[in-house]
Amino acid sequence: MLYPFFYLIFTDMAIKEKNLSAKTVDNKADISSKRIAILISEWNEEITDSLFEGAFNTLVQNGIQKQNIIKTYVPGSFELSLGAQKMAQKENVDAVICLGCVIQGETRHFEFICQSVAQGLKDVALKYDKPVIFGVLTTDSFQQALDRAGGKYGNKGDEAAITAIKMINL
Ligand code: DLZ
Repeated sequence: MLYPFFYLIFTDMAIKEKNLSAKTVDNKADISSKRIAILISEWNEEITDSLFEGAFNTLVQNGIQKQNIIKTYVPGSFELSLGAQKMAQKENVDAVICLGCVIQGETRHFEFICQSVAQGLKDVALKYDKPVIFGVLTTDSFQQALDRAGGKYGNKGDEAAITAIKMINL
């Protein structure tokens, strides 16, 4: 059957076209005084540390001061929601970037974590009226995660940073 074959090709193309890595923000509002918290999940830290590196460098390249980036670890992606809440409620934090990597295993743990984090981060963003960025990779394999953490599909940490700046400027 050809359907799955074409689906994979077009999905791949869509991912490449949507890759915001290495892009800068067009709207050059002064964001030098903005403070951004970055939360990093310790699970799959080889991946999440690369996501952090991408996010950090992209923020700095786009005008955020290094000393205005607050780096904090949480144990796993499930803990990103509470971590984001603690950061978002601080008056001097303008956006929270949440970085994690959940890899599909043999049990349904994956679904519960992914759904919980997506809902949790959305709830925090709306409650505190601040950008809370979902920089969580949800992949079938470690290789797929590597491909998106500085590999052939760029670095989703870069995208998370660009998204945070765009939302601050909104
Ligand atoms: C338990 C667990 C599992 C199985 N897999 C992942 C994962 O792939 N990525 C991730 O970020 N965290 C995982 N965790 C840990 C949970 O996020 C959480 O830290 C624990 O369930 C404790 O609340």
